Amino acid sequence: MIRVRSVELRLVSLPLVRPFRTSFGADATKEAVLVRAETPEGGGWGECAAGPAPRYSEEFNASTWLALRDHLVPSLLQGGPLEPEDVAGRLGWARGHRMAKAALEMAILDADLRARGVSLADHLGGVRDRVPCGVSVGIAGSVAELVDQVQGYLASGYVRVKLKIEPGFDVAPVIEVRRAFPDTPISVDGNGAYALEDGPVFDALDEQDLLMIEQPLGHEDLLDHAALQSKLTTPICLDESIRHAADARAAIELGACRVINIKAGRVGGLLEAVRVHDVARDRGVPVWCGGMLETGIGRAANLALASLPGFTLPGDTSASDRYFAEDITDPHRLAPDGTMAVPGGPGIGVEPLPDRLAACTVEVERITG
Ligand code: NPQ
Ligand code: MG
Repeated sequence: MIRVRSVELRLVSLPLVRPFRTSFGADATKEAVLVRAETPEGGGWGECAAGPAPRYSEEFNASTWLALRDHLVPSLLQGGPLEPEDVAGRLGWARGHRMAKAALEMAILDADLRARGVSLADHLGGVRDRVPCGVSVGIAGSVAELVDQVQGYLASGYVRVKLKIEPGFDVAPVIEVRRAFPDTPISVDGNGAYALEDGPVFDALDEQDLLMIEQPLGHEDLLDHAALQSKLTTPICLDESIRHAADARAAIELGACRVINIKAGRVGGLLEAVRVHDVARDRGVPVWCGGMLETGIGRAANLALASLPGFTLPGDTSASDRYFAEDITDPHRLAPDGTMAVPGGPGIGVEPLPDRLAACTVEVERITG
């Protein structure tokens, strides 16, 4: 049993090595809320997946801060001792706010596993100590620039590239990257920027031997994804549309996707992420671990999740240096064979470096109930 005595919220800001552009905007810095849970046996770290604005999902840093400070943390502090497996249930009275809940659950899991000397990967059911890694490539200023960036990532060892696309930057860049790298596993991610009426775009993409087309249509439309999937040879992968294991079940049964991107933050926590994995695995649907430009803290948890047996496709579990000149933990590094180590130490297996943490911190608030 864990007694959470206090929780510290911390907003951090890290410059990105290059701006990251998707169909919903460009970011030059990564801003995230970190959660530190204190217990009599020691503490644990969590990282929230939200960004500064509600573009990828409804949540944003300021909303997660308020949800945690005024509702989620107080209800845990007042509820008495608990197991990490109870966190989601204890917070179930609060609707939504899955990224905020996931960050708090991660911190409590980390505290508990550290105290017990168990790694997160072992606790979740991981089966490998290294995972093959892909990289997500933002929308570039030109096709030549994109091909150049892809070339660089492939030279570092990444085994799959995902190209961010949007209307006006899709078929032509994909054809050029495919021409330049005929044997590379390539996927694309529309982040919901397309509609069923964009049939010609999908027909053209369908001829480029892509691993998958991620979240082409609006996040609220499973039926349109099913209609599109029935017309395509390329598997559709859902990201934003999958908020929990029940969504995964519905999407698979409707034929809305043949692959699922799992992000613990998006589905309300690492333990729900395992349930999404289980739903997909039971139905023969491959999954992979998505990314939200996490610092070394969230990146460690992603690597643990990606070590589960159903994660049969390379994830967006890129190395620290894909995003940051300096991470807040020791950097997660890509080996030349395109794999990264799953942290093996207790809990998430990494800790922020005090100097780096101090340098990146924008704001701190402690909640003691
Ligand atoms: C995706 N991520 O799979 C996301 C979405 C995303 C690695 O492609 C700042 C912080 C900007 C997180 C833009 C990747 C972001 C972000 C896009 C996440 O859809
Ligand atoms: Mg995506």
